[in-house]
Amino acid sequence: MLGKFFKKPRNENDGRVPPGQYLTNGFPVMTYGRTPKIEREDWRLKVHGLAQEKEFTWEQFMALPMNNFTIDFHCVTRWSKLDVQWTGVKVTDFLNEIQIDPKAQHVMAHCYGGYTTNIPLNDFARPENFFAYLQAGEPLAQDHGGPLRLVIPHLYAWKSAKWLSGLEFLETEKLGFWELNGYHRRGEPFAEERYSN
Ligand SMILES: Nc1nc2c(c(=O)[nH]1)N[C@H]1C(S)=C(S)[C@@H](COP(=O)(O)O)O[C@H]1N2
Ligand SMILES: [Mo]
Repeated sequence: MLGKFFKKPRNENDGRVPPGQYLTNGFPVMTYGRTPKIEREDWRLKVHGLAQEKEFTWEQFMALPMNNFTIDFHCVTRWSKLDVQWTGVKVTDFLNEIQIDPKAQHVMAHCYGGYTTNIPLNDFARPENFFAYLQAGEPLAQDHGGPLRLVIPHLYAWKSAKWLSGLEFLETEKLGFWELNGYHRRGEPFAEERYSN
């Protein structure tokens, strides 16, 4: 009976905000270093490492199946933004276009400007992950990673590589930029995998 009256008020965001995060309505820009400027006609995405080498031009990439996505985005500096809308290509659809060596177990995302971030292949090859070129229906702003970025909704946003330029497949894990500088190798927000031990 008491429980009925003293229940914590239900809120539509219950269960969506990871521990230690607060909500923002804005869309902060989080970039280490300078912001690269890449024209679509100069842009390339290279697949290398333990995969058959392949390079995609903008035109080739845009010919892949497109989908809309609405996801929650969690930065390790403690802001979360719910229901961010994007358009782009599912990672699982992209993986159908390339040949990965069965020994590959990790992915390193490479970016124009030199940023890198590592992702276990199991976390990368999920149906909810995507490459975004539109945000809320508009071409992805340069600050937010245009022309194309990766989005990995179930990991902290530092894994969502902006200005994506390459995907390197690896057998053993290598660490990316923030992972070498103290961030967790995986970075799952609900487990608060913020820092490496
Ligand atoms: N290339 C590149 N990608 C990056 C970063 C960066 O500095 N360089 N910052 C990461 C971090 S820490 C976050 S929180 C998100 C922020 O994306 P936003 O600037 O679109 O909000 O991008 C991630 N991807
Ligand atoms: Mo971040």
